[in-house]
Amino acid sequence: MSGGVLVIIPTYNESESLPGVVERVRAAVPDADVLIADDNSPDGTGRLADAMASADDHVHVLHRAGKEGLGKAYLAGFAWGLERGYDVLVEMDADGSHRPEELPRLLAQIPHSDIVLGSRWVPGGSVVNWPVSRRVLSQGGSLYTRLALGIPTRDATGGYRAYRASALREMDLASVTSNGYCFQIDLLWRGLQRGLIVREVPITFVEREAGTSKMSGRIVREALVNVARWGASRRWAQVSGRA
Ligand SMILES: Nc1nc2c(ncn2[C@@H]2O[C@H](COP(=O)(O)OP(=O)(O)O)[C@@H](O)[C@H]2O)c(=O)[nH]1
Ligand SMILES: [Mg+2]
Repeated sequence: MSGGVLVIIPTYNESESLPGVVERVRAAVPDADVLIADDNSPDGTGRLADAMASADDHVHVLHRAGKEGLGKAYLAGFAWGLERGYDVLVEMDADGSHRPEELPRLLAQIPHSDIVLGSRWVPGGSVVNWPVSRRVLSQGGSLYTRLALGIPTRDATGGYRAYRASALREMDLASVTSNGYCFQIDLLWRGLQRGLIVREVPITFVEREAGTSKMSGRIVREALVNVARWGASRRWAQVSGRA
């Protein structure tokens, strides 16, 4: 299909959650297409995705050679969608944390925005079933990012988003190397630096009920280090611009 919405769902060992999420996306936004970007999951998620794709013309699968991280899977998914002329590209987790029923509310903002962020940390947003440690990490990470980069965004690390194709084309995606939460901050920062319109829409993030999180200390460190670097080069640009 040319034009329209592509919902990209990256997967690594999500066989328990994926079918329900895809079904809910198809019900919530029947005109949208779905692209599952699977990193050769050992649990057979890729085969399951193939079965869903052969039963439904709106479902597609991108098989990748091995686990390379969320960022790489999204970049491959964006390239797939941009080549095929979709107007809007959506990021959504496979574990049910991003409720497909909320997608119409995100998409409703696209006519007025370049990037729409599903946000846990604006009024009306929330998180269900998270331990205090994850909540502190997420809110602390967004606060740190806001201060380091001087941006107003409340939820800088969330992964439930809608991008206009034109916004992604402006972002020089070929130069993106960050991968975990940092990938989300990176794309947001690129958008803001280019003057794109970013809007936050409250979402209810529901912690997964099946499968396991791929979050790691390495992912957190990547974000801390890169945000510090971007913040420093922003301040350097301000200072040298004034000199
Ligand atoms: N293709 C791919 N997907 C990944 C990878 N790491 C995480 N994901 C997917 O990214 C989404 C979010 O990951 P998750 O582990 O739930 O992170 P959390 O919600 O922060 O705990 C899920 O759909 C995962 O299956 C990866 O290396 N490759
Ligand atoms: Mg998750």
